[in-house]
Amino acid sequence: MVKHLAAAMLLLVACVRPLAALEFNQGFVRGLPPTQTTTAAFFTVRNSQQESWVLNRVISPAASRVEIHEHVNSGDTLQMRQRESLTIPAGEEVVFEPGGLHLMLMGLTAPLREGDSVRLEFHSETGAVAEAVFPVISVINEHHHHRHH
Ligand SMILES: [Cu+2]
Repeated sequence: MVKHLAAAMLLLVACVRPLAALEFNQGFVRGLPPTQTTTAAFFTVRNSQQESWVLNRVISPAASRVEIHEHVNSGDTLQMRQRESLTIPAGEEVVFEPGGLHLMLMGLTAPLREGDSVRLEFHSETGAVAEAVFPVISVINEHHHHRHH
């Protein structure tokens, strides 16, 4: 009985305080010209839990679809590949950055401008949800992030 209660309380904590599970830093969404309907989000995410966090779905009111992408070298070209899931190991940090892992926001519901913010919901395979709000940073202010391959 006590065991069941403990499990129920854990579940409650997970539902009420999803932000405690994952910690997001340096997040931003790339602001592009209004003609663009696809953009990307970059951030670092830390899993401060004792268990790994398997991210398998991201949704946002700003886009009709959000995909987890990574860049892979195939021959001498750099290609984007979609990932079905991404494991954030216990106590570790995963970096989403230009040229590496990123979130692809597709079918933007409205143009994103500098000063806007984008809310993202991160769903784990166990049903946990973490939320993050990232500012939109226009490409004009972003030139120092660019990498050349
Ligand atoms: Cu991509």
